[in-house]
Amino acid sequence: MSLNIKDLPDEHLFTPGHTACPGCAAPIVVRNLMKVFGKDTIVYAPANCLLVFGGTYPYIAWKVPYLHEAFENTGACISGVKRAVKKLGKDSLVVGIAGDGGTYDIGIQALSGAAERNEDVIYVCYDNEAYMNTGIQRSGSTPFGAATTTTPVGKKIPGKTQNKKNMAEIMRAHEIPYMATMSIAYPKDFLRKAEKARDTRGFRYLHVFSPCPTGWRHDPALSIEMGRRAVESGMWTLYEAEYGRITDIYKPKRKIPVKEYIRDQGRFRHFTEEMVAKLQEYADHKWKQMYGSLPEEKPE
Ligand SMILES: Cc1ncc(C[n+]2csc(CCOP(=O)(O)OP(=O)(O)O)c2C)c(N)n1
Ligand code: SF4
Repeated sequence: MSLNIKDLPDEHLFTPGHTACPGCAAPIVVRNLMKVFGKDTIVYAPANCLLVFGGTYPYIAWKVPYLHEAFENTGACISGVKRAVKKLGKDSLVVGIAGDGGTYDIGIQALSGAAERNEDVIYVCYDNEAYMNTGIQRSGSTPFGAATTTTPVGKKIPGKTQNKKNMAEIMRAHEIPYMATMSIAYPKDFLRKAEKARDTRGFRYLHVFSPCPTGWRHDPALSIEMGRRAVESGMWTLYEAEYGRITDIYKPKRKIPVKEYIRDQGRFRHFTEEMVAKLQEYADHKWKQMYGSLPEEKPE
């Protein structure tokens, strides 16, 4: 039976009082994951917003052992920690929680190696689509056209000129025991996948869409709504796979135009009709790829 929010323990293993920006999705992701993973968990966090807002002395929010080494080596660190724990005769859950910069770009080598070796760990990517804690630089995850400090809108470029890299599919291609994409806008689905990852052995990869009001320049009250619109527009897909074979895809009941997803985000404010059309083409392609056919579009 899958978990409900009301089944989660009251005790926080990632506590309130951290210093994330108002409306940040990342602490919601981490707080709920930790309630599913439980007390016998060791967490590794590379350099990212989570490390800054949750792991800075004396305001540490963790109630489980957590450590930090370097930005690029989450896959290697969690592999080593799990093997060390095993040597001590223990079976603690070992989890790495990295941002998209630490996953799509700088940590991909260590991540790919750990996945290929089928290390007995969970790797979580919370994806806020840029290097946020160092000042909103573009990453391999940043979508087409988004304004960041390294893809500023001006005479030379209209924001990022490339599409978002399909990291979830790269991880599916590793044919690991379990991988899933998630969103805090779909809590039941989120909890079920977290539980499944916890109870699976071998390498598990969880990829969570994580709205960032500061970097995306949207109203902090809209973070959950952004997560929902991303899925309904086809900009993010919720699915899971075991050993490379897709076992479940969540298909939204309606398909909204990409325009509705981007309209309240300042990072897309400069979009021309042509840019909207290009992003729509990307979302349509993804939608077709994942769901096979395009249902009728219904505006909100
Ligand atoms: C090798 C290395 N390069 C650069 C940095 C500086 N740095 C620290 S955190 C960070 C951005 C992290 O981005 P991401 O992984 O997307 O997480 P977010 O901050 O968005 O949560 C950068 C560039 C570093 N610590 N180490
Ligand atoms: S910059 Fe974005 S991801 Fe980082 S703490 Fe603020 S809202 Fe969260």
